[in-house]
Amino acid sequence: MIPSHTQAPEDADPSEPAKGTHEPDALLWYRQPARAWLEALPVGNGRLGAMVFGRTDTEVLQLNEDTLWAGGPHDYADPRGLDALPRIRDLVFRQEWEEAQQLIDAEFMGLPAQQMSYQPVGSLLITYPTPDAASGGASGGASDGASDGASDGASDGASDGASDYRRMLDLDEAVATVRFTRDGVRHTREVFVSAADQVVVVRLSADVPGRTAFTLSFETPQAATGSCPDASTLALEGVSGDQNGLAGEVRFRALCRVLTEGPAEVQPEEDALRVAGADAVTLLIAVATSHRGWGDASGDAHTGASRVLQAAARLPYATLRARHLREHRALYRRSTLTIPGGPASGLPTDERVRRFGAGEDPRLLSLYYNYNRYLLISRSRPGTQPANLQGLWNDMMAPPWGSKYTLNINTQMNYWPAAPANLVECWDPLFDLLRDLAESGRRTARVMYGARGWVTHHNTDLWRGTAPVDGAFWGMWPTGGAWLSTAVWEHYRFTGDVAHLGRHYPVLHGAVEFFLDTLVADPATGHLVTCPSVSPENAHHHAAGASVCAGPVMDQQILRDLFEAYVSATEVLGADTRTSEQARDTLGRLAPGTLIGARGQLQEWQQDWDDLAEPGHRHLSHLYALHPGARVTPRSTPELAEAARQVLERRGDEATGWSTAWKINLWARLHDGDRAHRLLARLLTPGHTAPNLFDLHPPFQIDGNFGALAGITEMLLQSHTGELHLLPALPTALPDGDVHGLRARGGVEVDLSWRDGRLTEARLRSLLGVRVTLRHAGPLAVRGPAGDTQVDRPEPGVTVWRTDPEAAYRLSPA
Ligand code: FUC
Repeated sequence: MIPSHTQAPEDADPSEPAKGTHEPDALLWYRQPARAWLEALPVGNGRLGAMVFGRTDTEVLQLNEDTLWAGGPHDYADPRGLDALPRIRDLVFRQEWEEAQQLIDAEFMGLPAQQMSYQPVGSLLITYPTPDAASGGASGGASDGASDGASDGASDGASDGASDYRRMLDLDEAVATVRFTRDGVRHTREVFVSAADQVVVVRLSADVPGRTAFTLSFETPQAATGSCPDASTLALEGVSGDQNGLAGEVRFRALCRVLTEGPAEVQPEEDALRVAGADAVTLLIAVATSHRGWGDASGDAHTGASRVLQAAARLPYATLRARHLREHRALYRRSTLTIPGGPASGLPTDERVRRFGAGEDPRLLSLYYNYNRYLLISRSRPGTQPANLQGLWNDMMAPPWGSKYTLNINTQMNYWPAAPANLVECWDPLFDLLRDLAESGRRTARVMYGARGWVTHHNTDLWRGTAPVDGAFWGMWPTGGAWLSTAVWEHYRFTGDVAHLGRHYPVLHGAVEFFLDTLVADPATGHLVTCPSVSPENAHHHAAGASVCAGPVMDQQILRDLFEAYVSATEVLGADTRTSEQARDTLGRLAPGTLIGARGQLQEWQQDWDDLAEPGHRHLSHLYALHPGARVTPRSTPELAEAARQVLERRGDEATGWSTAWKINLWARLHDGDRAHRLLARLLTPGHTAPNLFDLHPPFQIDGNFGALAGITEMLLQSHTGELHLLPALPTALPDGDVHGLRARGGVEVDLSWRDGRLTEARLRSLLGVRVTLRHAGPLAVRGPAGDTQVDRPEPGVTVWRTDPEAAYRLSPA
C-alpha cells in the first residue's frame, strides 16, 4: 500500500476543531427553509444521499440510492454495425458526412439508442402537528409553510408560528442542522449520512421534554407501496421505472426506524407513523436495492435493508455521530484553503453568492473549495458508484441527460480534483467503472467493430452501456473509454501505487488493443486515424450539421496519452511486450494531435475547418493537450500554447458551468491567474451557482463544482510536467492566502502561504521519497529533517533535490 501521512491519526480527537473549520470557510447557512430543490442541502455517504429542505411544517428529506436506475441489465450492441462500418468509413473519407451520419443513425446505434436514467427513491416527510392542533393557535414568526413535495418552488407564506430560524450545513462535520422556536419550544434537527453505518440519521430534539411530535410518511414518484412492517418502522418498497422499452428491474426497499426517548407514543397507521410526547427521536433510514452489478439486478433488497437497519439500531445516537465524524474527517481534514474575508463574508450563503462578483467576499472561495471537496467525499467513496451528472442527488424520474455518465468531458471532469485535492480514495469508483466497461465494452468492440479489446462511446449508465447512443452527431465517438483509461496512469503518477497499476493494467491493455485493431489509414495522408468519430458535439460544418469525421485532433491527443501510458505501465510492471511494441510502432504513425491553423489557432480537426464551426462552442476538446493532458505547455511548446490561447480567446467566456470550469483549468495551465479568476468569478454568480452552491449548467450538473475545484488547485500548484510548480497562476485578486494539503504527482503533499502575491513559505511532505524538481519565481532555501538541505539549482527558479521517504521539508525564499 502507499504510505500516507494524510490519514487522520486514529487517536485524534474528532471533536476538536481543525484549521479551516471555522464558520465562513466551513458552514453553509440560511435564514429561511428551502423553497426549491436547489436551496436544499445535500448530505451523502457515497451510496446514499439526501437533500434536506429544513422546513418547519413538513420537513422533506429527498432520498437517493446510487444503484436505483431505470431499466435493467442490457446489452446495447447492434450486430448490424459490423456490416455498416466499411460503408460508413468510405462515406466519411469521401466527405459525404450527412450520408455517413444517416447510415450511422440507421445501423450503427445502440439498441435502444438511449440509455437509462438515474432515479430517486422518494422522500421522507416529517409532518409537524399544525399550530392549532399542537397549542391552540400560535401565530406570527418565520415560517415556510411548504408541505407539497420535494421538487417544487413551493410557497413560503403560511404561518406555522416558527421563529428564530436557522438552517446550516457544517462541512467539517457533514451534518445538516435546522433550528427554530415554536410555542416557546426550541427545536433542533440534525441530519447526516453515515459511511460507517450506511444509514441516514435524523435526530429531532427540543429543549422542553415531551414536546417532540410529528407524523412520518414516504412519498415517491416510483411504482412503490408504503407500509408499517412493525410498530416502530415505516417501509417503502418498489421497483425502478421502465424506459425506452426496457422494464425497470431494480427493486428497492427503504426503511425508517423510529427510536424515541422519554415516555413517547408511537402509533402506526396504514402507511404512516405518528409520534407524540417524545423528549427526542432518532430516525434511521436504510435503503437497499437489488442491484448486484452491471449484469445482475436479482439481489435481495428486502433483507439487505433490514440487516443494515438492525445493525445501526444497536448503536446510540452519540456513537453513530462519533463514528460518522471520524470517517468523514479522515478525508475532509486533509486539505484547507484560507483566503482572508471581506465585508460580506459573515452573511448567509445565498447572500454571499450574490455579492462575490463585487469583490466583497474573496473568502467565499475557501468555502467553495471546502464544499466541493465535501461533495466529492459525500458522493464518491470506495465501493460506491462514481459521481454521475448530478453526483448523487436527483429528484427526477427523467432528469436532464438521464443524470448518466457523459464520457466526452463530464465524468472525467468529476474526477480531475480527486488527487490534487488529496482525496485519492474518492477516485476509486472511477476505476471500478473502468473495470466494468472493459468487460461490457468487449462485446461492443467485437460485435460492432470486429475488434479485440473494449470500447465505450460518449455515454454510459448503470448497465455499462458502451454502444453509440443519442444519434451520430453526439454519439459516434469511440474514444470515451480511452480517455477514462488514462486515469490508470495518472493514479500511478500521483501515488506510486504499483499494485493499483497492476490491477488496472488489463483496462489499459484492452483499450489499446481496440485501437490497434480499428485505427485506419487516412487515404489522403496515410496517417492512422479514428474513423468514424467526432470532435465531441461540435460540427465541423456547422451549417450542414456535420460532426462525423476522421481523426479529430482530440482523439489523436488522447490516443497518444493512452498508448504512452500503456507503454510506460508495461515497463513498470514488466508485462506484455509484444502489444507494447505494436503500441510504440503505432504511436509513430498516428495523425497529428496538434496542428496550427490559418488564424494561429490550435486546430480542432485534421483540416482547418474551424471557421466553419460554431465560434463559441462549449466543448474545448482539442485543448485536451493543454489540460487535462500535458503535451502543450507554455515552456515546452510556446507556439502551441499561444495557439491554444487563440482558441480560448475565440471561444470567449460565455459558457455552460462545466465549460467555464474547464476554462479555469486551461487558463491556469497558461499561467494566467487573472483570466482563471475572472472565470471563477463568473461561475460564482447566481446564474451559475445555486443557493446551495450546486453548479448550474444550467440545469444543475456537478461537473462544474468538481471542475472548479480542480481549477483552484491548478492555480496554486501544478505537477503535470514532472516539476512541482508553486503558485503558477496566482490571481492578483487573491494576494494573501494559505493552502494546506494539496497533492502533487510523485506523492508529495504541499502547503503554501503567500502574502502580497509572493510565496512566503512552503512545506512539502514526501510520501515516496522522490527526486523533487521545484519551480518558483526566485530561489528557495530548503530545510529538511537534518537541517539545511543540499540542493541543485540547474537554472534560475528551479530547485532540485532527492527527498527521503516520509520526510518533511520547509521552504522559504532564499
Ligand atoms: C455533454 C455537454 C452538454 C451536457 C451533457 C450532459 O453532452 O455537451 O453540455 O453537459 O453532456
